[in-house]
Amino acid sequence: MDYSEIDHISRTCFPNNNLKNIQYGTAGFRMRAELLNHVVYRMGILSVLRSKFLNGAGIGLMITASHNEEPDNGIKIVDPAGEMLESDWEEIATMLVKVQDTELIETIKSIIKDKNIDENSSASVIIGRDSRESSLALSKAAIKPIEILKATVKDFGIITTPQLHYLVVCINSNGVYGVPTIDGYFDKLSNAFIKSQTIENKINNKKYSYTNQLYVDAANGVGAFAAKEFKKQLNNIITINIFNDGAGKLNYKCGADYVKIHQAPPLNNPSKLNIKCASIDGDADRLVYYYVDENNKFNLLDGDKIAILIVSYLKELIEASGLSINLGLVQTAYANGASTNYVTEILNVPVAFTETGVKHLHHRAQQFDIGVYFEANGHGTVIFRDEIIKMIRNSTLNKEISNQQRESVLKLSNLIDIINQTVGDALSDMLLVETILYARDWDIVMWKECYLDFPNRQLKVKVKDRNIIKTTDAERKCISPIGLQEKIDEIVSHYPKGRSFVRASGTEDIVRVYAECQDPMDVEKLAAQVSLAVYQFAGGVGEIPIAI
Ligand code: NG1
Ligand code: ZN
Repeated sequence: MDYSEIDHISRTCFPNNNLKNIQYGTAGFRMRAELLNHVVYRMGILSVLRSKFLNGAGIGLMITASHNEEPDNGIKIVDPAGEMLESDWEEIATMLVKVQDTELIETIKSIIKDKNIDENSSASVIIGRDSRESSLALSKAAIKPIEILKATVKDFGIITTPQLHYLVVCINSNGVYGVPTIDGYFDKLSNAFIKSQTIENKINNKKYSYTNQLYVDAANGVGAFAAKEFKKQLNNIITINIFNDGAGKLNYKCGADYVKIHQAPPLNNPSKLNIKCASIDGDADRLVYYYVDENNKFNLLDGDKIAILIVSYLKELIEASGLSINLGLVQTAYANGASTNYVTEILNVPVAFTETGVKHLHHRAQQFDIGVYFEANGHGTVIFRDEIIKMIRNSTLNKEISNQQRESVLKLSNLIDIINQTVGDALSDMLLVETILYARDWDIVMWKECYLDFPNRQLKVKVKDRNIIKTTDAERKCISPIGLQEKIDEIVSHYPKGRSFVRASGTEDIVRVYAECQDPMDVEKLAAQVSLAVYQFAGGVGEIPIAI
């Protein structure tokens, strides 16, 4: 491997800027774009090492800062099966971006030695970037060392994060998962969606009715490109009206994160009442739905509502198919308590909890035959075990089963193709939601009324060092600083159906506070009291607390 060139370019073009507290977090590295040059250069190197470590398997690199504001950017590594980078390599990533320029080559050599990497193995990296102005230069900086190290680079340019995950999986499965091109991605999802219109028998429930009109807030991000392509391909079936389509400022008062946190419509929202709207985030891996009703009230259908719609439909199909399939849902502590109650008590489907971050949810979901996982913020998907996919596909050919069973397995089989199993994908999830609403002939109000969310609120608290906050029990209990959990318990005990927890963010230098309770009038107070406790126990700085 040509270390002298790597060293020379590192020192002359991408010197370490010695950032304190830099860490490979929930979504890789994320910060102001101008600080990222040496980080992306070194991640280019690391992706080659990771690929060689895995005998030449394709590794993904995505340049994006998702829902963050335009001046930010970020980079994350995607493992060959489309999963997030393995945890012990996250530590290596942090170490590699921290070492001094003079130690870079020695560090690379020690990683090779420690991990027993065959330097002569081939290596391949698949790279994509979002639509930020800074993304092109950063992707070039990441590609530079990959070329010096003579690894193969497949640069797909401006794509959504889930498209990158799809491409990584397709390339590593030699096309078994799908055709490894962007056209292949659109064709796979669009064809399955078109097919769903013929195999789902829309039931007329007389009271509500499905409408194929959908307004999509694309956060002025890369998702706008993808949404426009689906609009073109699916024009005869669904009318997708895109706004915040790239002309405005990225993620500015729009997008899934804004809508979820502020519980308010985005900028440029159509003024019509009771119409079905969806918001995706800046890199199109999160989706929420919403509508404004006749009383001008904003109604949010977030990741929990999407998960419940999917779980209930899958359960119905599995039961009708007669197949023995174990279905489960994975949530985090941010899931609204009412959604968890609905799934466990009404649907009788097991719910597992993990820490925040899709890699945790994804791994837990793999333990079910069919695992649905969603973060409340709208990031999630469904994963099917390979044997279960085979079983479903085989059943569609089985002549012995009843018509009702065949219908259900055909539907299940087609749903598998609509879903981007490799990671949460806002547009694939949107097609899935539309398929289910169509099959049930539901409008958005009917969906919303499945269960009523408990009023909830999220706040951010700035503290000296957020790492003082340590949690256990899927982040639902705080074990450090001492006394904080007892204080939270005491505060919560005054609120009927109250629940609150705190954790350090993995993507921002703050502590997040979540609160929910029965009475909407109380929830702000509960969140503020817990925030104050965090401020007092964990060394708060600045104003107390910051409402977001
Ligand atoms: P942090 O900042 O660690 O809370 C946020 C989201 C995660 C995940 C990551 C990556 C919340 C509460 N947290 O993480 O779910 O999406 O960003 O984008 O929404
Ligand atoms: Zn995102």
